[in-house]
Amino acid sequence: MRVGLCGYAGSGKSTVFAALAPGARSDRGGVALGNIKVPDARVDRLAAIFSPKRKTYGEVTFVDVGGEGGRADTGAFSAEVLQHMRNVDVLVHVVRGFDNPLVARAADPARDEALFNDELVLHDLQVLERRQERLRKESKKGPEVAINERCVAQLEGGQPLRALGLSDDEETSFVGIQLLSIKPLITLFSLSEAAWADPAQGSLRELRERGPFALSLGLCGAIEAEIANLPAAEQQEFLVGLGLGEPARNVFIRAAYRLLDLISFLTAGPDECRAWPIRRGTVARKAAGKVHSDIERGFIRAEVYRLEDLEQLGSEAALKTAGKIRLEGKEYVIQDGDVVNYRFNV
Ligand SMILES: Nc1nc2c(ncn2[C@@H]2O[C@H](COP(=O)(O)OP(=O)(O)OP(=O)(O)O)[C@@H](O)[C@H]2O)c(=O)[nH]1
Ligand SMILES: [Mg+2]
Repeated sequence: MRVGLCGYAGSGKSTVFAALAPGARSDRGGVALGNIKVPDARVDRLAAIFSPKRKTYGEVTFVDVGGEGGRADTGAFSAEVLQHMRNVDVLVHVVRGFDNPLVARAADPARDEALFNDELVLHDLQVLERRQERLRKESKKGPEVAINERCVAQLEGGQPLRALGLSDDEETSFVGIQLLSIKPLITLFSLSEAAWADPAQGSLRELRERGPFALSLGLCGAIEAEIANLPAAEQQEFLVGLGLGEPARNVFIRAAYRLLDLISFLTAGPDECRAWPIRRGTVARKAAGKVHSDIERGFIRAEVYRLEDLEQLGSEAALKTAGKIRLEGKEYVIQDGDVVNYRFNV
């Protein structure tokens, strides 16, 4: 999963990036990329039984899309920044909630949220109006024309496409078309130390639903970045001292998973115990393709069991004897936490 941190100049993107992806590197394009492991106790629990050579967690890549082109005064992102935004699965709008001496205008989260929304909407409107024109010239009829029209109407009303809640089928008519306001959005209020500590600002901090495929939450980037870059042993102490249960990174990852409706299935063996993130509702055969395309092609069946049963009985052999391993076909809908052994033939 690629998560793009975007927002206007000096809004705190790079600080939040340092908090979410400590020790990250920059790629050749000058964009900072940071991969982090998604903490998953189930992988550790499997590893306690299999003692595998390696443990592999889900991974999230954070992209700091940069801000040189994003100016709160004109509200126009550069073409380069927009391109980076098109290449992510989730947009995070980092909204400045602190006064930055380098930015002339005072912090105004509502203003920046509205500007950001308008910019995405305008971008998509231009794309879809051009498409509408082309469809008309080609005298195309059918669902893609109707969906395009519906989306244009939504955008003309100033509303983002994500709020339309298009079905997967409807969205496939946009394959290859790069839209921005359709992407899931997390609005991240980057608060000053004082605002963050102020109980009256509590509603900004907590995780809130903001309509379909949209959430908001608040954190103090400066504090979180400091915590994230402490040695692990000291982090805990620091968190407790601040009355925080866990780093904002964990809250943030859960929010992103929820927004994308991601769950994980697990694979386990002496070589590797691993979590595989998939969309909820994915069937066994399609999920197999995550592991390897050969397994999807040559799918025979999925042998599925629950981690709790394994922990109770101690081994896969014991599970088998007890009849706790289910044989599932290609249409089986994978459940969160299923441990899966694929049988396949190529
Ligand atoms: N008080 C306070 N200052 C912050 C916080 N986060 C960032 N800053 C300061 O705000 C300034 C800009 O922060 P950055 O993280 O560089 O912002 P940015 O969005 O990456 O900036 P550009 O990439 O230039 O657009 C820096 O001087 C930070 O130290 C915060 O949580 N509290
Ligand atoms: Mg920056």
